[in-house]
Amino acid sequence: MDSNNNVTPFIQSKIGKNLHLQKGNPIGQMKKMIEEYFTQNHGFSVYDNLPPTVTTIQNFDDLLTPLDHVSRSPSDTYYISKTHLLRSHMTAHQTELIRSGATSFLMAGDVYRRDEVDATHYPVFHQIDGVKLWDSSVDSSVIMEDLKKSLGGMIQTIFGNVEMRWIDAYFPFTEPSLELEILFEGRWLEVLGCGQIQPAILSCCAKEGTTGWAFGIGLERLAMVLYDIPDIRLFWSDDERFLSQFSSGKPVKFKPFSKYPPCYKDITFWLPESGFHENDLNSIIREIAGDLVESVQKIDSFTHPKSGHISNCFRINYRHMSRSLTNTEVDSLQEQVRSELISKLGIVLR
Ligand code: FA5
Ligand code: MG
Repeated sequence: MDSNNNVTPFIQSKIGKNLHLQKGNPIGQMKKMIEEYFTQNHGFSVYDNLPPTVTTIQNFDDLLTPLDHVSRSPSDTYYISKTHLLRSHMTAHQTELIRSGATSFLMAGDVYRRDEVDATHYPVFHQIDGVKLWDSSVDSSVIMEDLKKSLGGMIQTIFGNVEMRWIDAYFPFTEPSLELEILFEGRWLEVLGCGQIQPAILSCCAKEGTTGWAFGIGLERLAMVLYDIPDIRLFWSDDERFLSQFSSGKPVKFKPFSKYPPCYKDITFWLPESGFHENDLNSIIREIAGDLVESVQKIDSFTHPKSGHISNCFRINYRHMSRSLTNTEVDSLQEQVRSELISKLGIVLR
């Protein structure tokens, strides 16, 4: 196997599932609603079958991502080889589609990221990106207004009245850039990023005198808000108690089935001198526990006053979605986690 390959079996098993193409899955329904809004009102075309393996050129270089940007690092991205990776965003297909002549289009698909472990983050999720090209004589403020109006209109069409706010943001590929947040369960949840496409991107793939806007939406995040789904792992469930609730295709509110008791275990250790990245710890735990891990949270960090060594404490919360976990099961998971963190990351337990 290529030494740059950091795609784990758990991740590999998700490739080709294409939740965005499944009618009975809320991700498929979310995608369909967004698609309907943009195709019916705004004449967009749709690409929803683009293969998830792309090149570093597509995912990063073509989008002006600096060479030292953290998203390029193997701690954040799943590489297949030095030059090929599982796309970390749907924007990876933007330039090839513009080059092929598309001028207003959507791209929907599965994306892959090494990231936090909690109720709103999952290493595989789905995005729908949109692009609309304009004549570059049009003023930037007009383009940004149109972008906000289109996305705000989409949210209102699908959600009715929901509290939202625009935040200034940064992406290497847009300027200006914005993020949209929606109030969900009492806190602001980031659901999309967008902005005006950088001229240096368009000068390589579009005809002269072109500008445009682009956006990228997290489908899981929106579906969580629309259906009141409390945990991102549920989208992958084949539990009938989950899927049957969405079979009508209508935006129903999810009725939670009984939650089984959680069980947390703390692990405290000295960080290795060779360096330590939380996403490595997250992905080792994800690999061992699969969907039995609900969250991984750093709860303490401490630097030894004399040696300067750093100690971290992480709390791992285990919970099965459809039954109680036994103590023996949790102990055995935790034992595997401890031994793999030692052997793979070189941590020293305290
Ligand atoms: C992007 O991926 C940009 N490509 C979006 C974009 C496109 C900006 C075009 C400008 C122009 P970001 O990394 O913020 O941006 O992710 C976009 C959305 O994906 C987030 O707002 C969030 O809704 C969702 N998201 C990000 N990480 C996760 C995750 N681990 N699990 C679930 N959803 C996620
Ligand atoms: Mg973001």
